[in-house]
Amino acid sequence: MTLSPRDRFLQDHAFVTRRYFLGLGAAGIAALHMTPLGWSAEQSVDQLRKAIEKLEPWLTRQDDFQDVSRGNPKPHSIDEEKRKQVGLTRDTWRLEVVSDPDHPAELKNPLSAETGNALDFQQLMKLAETRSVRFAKVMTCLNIGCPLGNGIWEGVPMRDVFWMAQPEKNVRRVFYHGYHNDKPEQLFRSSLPVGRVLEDPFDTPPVILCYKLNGEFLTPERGGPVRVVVPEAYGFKNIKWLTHLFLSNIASANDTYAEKNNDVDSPLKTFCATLTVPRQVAAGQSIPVTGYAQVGISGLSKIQVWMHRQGESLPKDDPYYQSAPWQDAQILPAPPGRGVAWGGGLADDVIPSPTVGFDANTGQPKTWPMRFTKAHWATLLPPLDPGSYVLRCRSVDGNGIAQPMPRPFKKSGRAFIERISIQVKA
Ligand SMILES: Nc1nc2c(c(=O)[nH]1)N[C@H]1C(S)=C(S)[C@@H](COP(=O)(O)O)O[C@H]1N2
Ligand SMILES: [Mo]
Repeated sequence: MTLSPRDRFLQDHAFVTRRYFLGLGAAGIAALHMTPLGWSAEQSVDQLRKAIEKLEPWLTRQDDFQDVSRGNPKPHSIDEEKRKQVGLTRDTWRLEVVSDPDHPAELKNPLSAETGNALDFQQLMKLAETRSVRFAKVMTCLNIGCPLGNGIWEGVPMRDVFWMAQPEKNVRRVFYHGYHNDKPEQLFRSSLPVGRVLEDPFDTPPVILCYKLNGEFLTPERGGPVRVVVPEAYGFKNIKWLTHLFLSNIASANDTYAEKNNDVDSPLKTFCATLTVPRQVAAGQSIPVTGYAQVGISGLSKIQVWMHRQGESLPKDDPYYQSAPWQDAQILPAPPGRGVAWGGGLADDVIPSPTVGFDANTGQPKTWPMRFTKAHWATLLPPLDPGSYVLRCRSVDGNGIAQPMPRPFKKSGRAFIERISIQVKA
């Protein structure tokens, strides 16, 4: 069989592009072939391939995470000498695990500075020898919406340290805070129902006392020596510079974030946004678009895009545009299948074994996309007539529910539908 130049071009391309075009299906390929003369489909494909190759890596390097830290000074900015004094280095760190004086729980063996038995880093590493857990998680601020970074977090389950305090009864919640310059007004606190600390629902990894990110000890900026990491939660539950766990008989959440009208029980939402979109294109040119998705508690089944021509009417009584003519985009395969590295500064670019959700032998993810992490997507939109357009994208979760549903409220985590304007020139 002889191939047309266009088909040969497609076949010759990197694995990434082949995977992408397989994903497009017959309709997508047909659209490409309808490209009018004067614009080459090869050029569009090539642009899309370049955009996919330039996508951010799946994992974020520790230093490339965006930082959301409170405190004056911010605890990660104080100098090494002072950090030693206040227990923010690995050899000076201590964790107290005590009863909440206001809602006492009964503990037989509180770990406290007073009695000299607070947990130190060496003890944590001893526990880590048999108890350490690793999992991938995207860190996202409930209010900012845009993920701060995606990483492989390693730690010891919080429950292992919880049980060292020998709680007997009256424990309904665990709350925790970190170093805050010893100033009560700078305290930033989070909390969990005790059941979440003790048990992991629906294949969710445990809540951990985390000391490594992407295989390296946590930097001061990321919350080192130890921070809490809650796999399914927004950033504010992931307390940095951890110093205290309180076992409490309080009946409801007492997170600092609750005081700011936030929905503190909200798990990560599924949503998507674009990464690269040409803002001006020529008529008759197909339009390469890439983006990311955050995969929330209900997973991710589809990414969809919709080009709305300005001046044309919007769907009526339909605030989330559910009746708009959305088109499927392609969710990209896991990085090795995409011919690119995992990123994040992983040693030898290998996912360390074992990591929850990855096959211990092959290092490949068992499912894709993975819950509580990022995924990437791409699409090649068909050529358009000259005019002004608005591109929107949305995710559809594993229950078939499209963004921003089923939880559209802003204070449970931002997930609004992004809009990008595009000019198509004659
Ligand atoms: N001790 C402490 N922990 C904290 C915060 C803080 O201000 N102080 N900010 C929280 C919030 S609101 C977010 S979104 C995440 C951000 O994590 P990152 O800075 O590692 O990206 O840290 C959380 N942990
Ligand atoms: Mo946040």
